[in-house]
Amino acid sequence: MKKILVANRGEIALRVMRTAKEMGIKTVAVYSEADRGALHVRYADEAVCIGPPPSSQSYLLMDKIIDEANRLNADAIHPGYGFLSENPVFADKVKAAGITFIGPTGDAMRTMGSKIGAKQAVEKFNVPMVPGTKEALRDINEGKKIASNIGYPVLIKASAGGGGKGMRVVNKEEEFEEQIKLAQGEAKSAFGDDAVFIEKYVGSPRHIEIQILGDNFGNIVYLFERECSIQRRHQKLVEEAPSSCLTPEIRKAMGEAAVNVAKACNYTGAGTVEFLVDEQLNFYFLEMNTRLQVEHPVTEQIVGLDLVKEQIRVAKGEALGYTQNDLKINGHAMELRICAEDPLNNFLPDIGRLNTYKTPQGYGIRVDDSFEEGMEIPIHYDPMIAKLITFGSTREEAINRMLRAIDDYQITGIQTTLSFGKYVMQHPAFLSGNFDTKFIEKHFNPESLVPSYSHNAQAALAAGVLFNNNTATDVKDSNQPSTNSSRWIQQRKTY
Ligand code: MV4
Repeated sequence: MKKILVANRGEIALRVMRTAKEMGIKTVAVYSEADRGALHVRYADEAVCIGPPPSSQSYLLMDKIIDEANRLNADAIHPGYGFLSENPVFADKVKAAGITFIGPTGDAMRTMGSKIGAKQAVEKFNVPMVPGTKEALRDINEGKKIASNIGYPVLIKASAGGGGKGMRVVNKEEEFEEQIKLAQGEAKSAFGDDAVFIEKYVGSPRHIEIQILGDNFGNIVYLFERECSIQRRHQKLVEEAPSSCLTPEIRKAMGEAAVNVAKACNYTGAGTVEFLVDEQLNFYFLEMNTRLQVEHPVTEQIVGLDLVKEQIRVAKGEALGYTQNDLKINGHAMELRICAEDPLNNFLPDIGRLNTYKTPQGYGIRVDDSFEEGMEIPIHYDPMIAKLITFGSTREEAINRMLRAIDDYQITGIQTTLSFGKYVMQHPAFLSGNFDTKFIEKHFNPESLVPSYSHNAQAALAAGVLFNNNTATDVKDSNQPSTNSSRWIQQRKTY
């Protein structure tokens, strides 16, 4: 492998190119007209503009990207996350063009892309699942019978879904028919597929996912877990590894279940198996993400592996070269997603220019970003501007380092989730490790951020101005999309 085309932008494009460079592999950047001045374009050995700003006319153009790879003699394509990364048609087309796709096969993506298909595939592989159906619901009355057998509340989910779309909680039989129809309608319009299925509703779960890695010789290992329970509208904001709640026994059982999920679809490369974990630490397979994830750095920090390097080695046909026993957790890593969003104002996306942009430095800190001071945040793409990762020998050390790093991070010109991160890192529930996916709902409202600003008169004043625009209902309903932001927010993809 001599040259990789990176079919992505932003921090992940840079992240992939850095590893390629270390491995002596040349890189090709593709970019939209909005990204002419972007850092991934400057960093690559070659760069080619593939179209106008909207991703449908640039980063999602499969044939155009493959043509450019051929023209520039790239022998592999790395898709990053988002965009084409989980598109089986793209993986197949890349392969058919004689180019190495750095990721799993199209078939593995197809199996896991359907939630019903995934459940059916893993059924014989000893993977715990939430009680529920493994087939698309056909008939309302049959559905009601199933739901009452499972016991209310139940959750209706879209098979093609992701990021919580087409998901509906049903509390009692009288609501069943209406909610099924709403879920099917939502699924049809969002995914063009109205297949839904039923599961027992787990009330306040934790979201814990297992990183796995497989080669082309049937070797599959797990690289332990990431805890991703601090989310808002299915958008993760804080991730850490390892989780503060697992015992060594449960960690091993979850890791082995994740390996079985990977076996069920002959998975190769890096992938993530998502689980729900309930209060009694029962765990249930949710779905598999067939890509490198945003939060992969926390895993890299605790296992000492470069996941992009492992992806490339596997794609080149190399064997993993280590077994499960060789892998150990070393220390603790935290990640905060720094997004151009205003936590004081219902996490509304905030666009603008990075008037000041100074990243924190020093021992145990890693910043994966793709901006420099003075740059504009393009409105066309994901609002994540950086990932701030800290590493320590203990969870406490990683948290204290994160607090220091947040304080040292200087960003002006836009509002960011830095202040939210500081709030989380000081919250008793987070510090104790006793939290779940309802953390924001249970513990966060914009007033929470005032104390952390109190040393800064100007910011405190700005916060005060914003509060006057925030009604009490905005605060209480902070989990609902606000009227003026919902359109934009709902169009957003979650990774
Ligand atoms: C669930 C659940 C409770 N019970 N399934 C949300 C997105 C999709 N990947 C699965 N999700 C959930 N599935 C059952 N049977 C609760 C969620 C859920 C959730 C899961 C992980 C992280 C954050 C979440 C936020 C709301 C709901």
